[in-house]
Amino acid sequence: MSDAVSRFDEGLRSILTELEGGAFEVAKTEQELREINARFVGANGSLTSVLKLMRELPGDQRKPKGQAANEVKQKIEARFSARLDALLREAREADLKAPFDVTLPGRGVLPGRLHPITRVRHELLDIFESLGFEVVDGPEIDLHENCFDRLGFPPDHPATDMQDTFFVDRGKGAGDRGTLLRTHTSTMQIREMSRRPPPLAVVSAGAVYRRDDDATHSPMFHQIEGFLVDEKVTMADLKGVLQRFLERLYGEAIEVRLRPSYFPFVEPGAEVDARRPGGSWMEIGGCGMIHPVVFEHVGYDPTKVSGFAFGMGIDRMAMVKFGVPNIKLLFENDVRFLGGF
Ligand code: FA5
Repeated sequence: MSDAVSRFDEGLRSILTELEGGAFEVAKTEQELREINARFVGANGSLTSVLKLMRELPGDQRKPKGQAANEVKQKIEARFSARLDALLREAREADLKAPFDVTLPGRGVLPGRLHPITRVRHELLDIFESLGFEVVDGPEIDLHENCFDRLGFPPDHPATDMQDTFFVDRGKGAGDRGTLLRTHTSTMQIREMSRRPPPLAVVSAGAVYRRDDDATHSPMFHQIEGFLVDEKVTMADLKGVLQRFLERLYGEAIEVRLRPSYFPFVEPGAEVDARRPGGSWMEIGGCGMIHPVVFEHVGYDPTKVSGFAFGMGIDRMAMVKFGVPNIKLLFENDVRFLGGF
């Protein structure tokens, strides 16, 4: 008999002896059981080394020896899974025998709820809907044109820096000025007015993005935009709508202030500030009468129509409403904070 054959036979025999001797049955845990299994069939296991001898066997021996090795392998698998079943059964029985207090209260599933921003956003849209505005939706990635150029921002004017922009692509110049994460919801003025003739009264809410970061500024935040175009619309209409809206949102006691300001797409323009009695002013948005140049860019006749527009920070309004000191708290998703609303 060749040396390889005898080493092969001897290897299988000693594995069988170990199996019969209860090699697997001594395992007390699943981990131990797996370690024992690896001693046979792991990369350096005894069966693995025997199988490596196959190459050295004389040709006519390979088939019968291969079969013998296979039978041993099946025995290993059978012993392994029998012991694994037994261990799992024992663990389960031990669990069931352990003291068990049927009077303990059950562990309830905590119901989810809407995020405070989502709630405020629904509330805002509801109020404007009740004031006769139509609700529309728009994309968060938009053309440079819709975000800046057609709103009257001159090309490369430093005003574009007011809203430090995240570009998706910079475009190829001239007609193609690229795409970006919209920096405000005023894109919706261009989109909606280009689509249909006046009169119209529209609101749209959603996420906007800027390179901004402090206690009252977040790089991703939310705005609501509203605009109304008709004949003979005045600043008094704008003020009336804003006042009515903010009273509905915060209750009669809220104080509203319009402060002259500059935005390229309105003239005159103003900031909207709000505060609770005794509190400090929080700038919640911008507003104004839609600039004639915007009307020209969307194909409206500025000598025939007039209109107002406003854009407000939803997160800031939520901060005032719920008394939240830092805007980051709204986006950390800490349930200890979110559960308080
Ligand atoms: C604008 O975005 C103009 N589009 C608003 C507008 C619309 C003016 C229509 C005139 C007519 P402004 O950059 O000021 O304006 O932003 C509006 C509001 O968004 C701010 O008043 C503030 O409440 C909120 N806001 C701005 N930046 C942030 C930020 N980084 N984090 C949270 N809220 C912000």
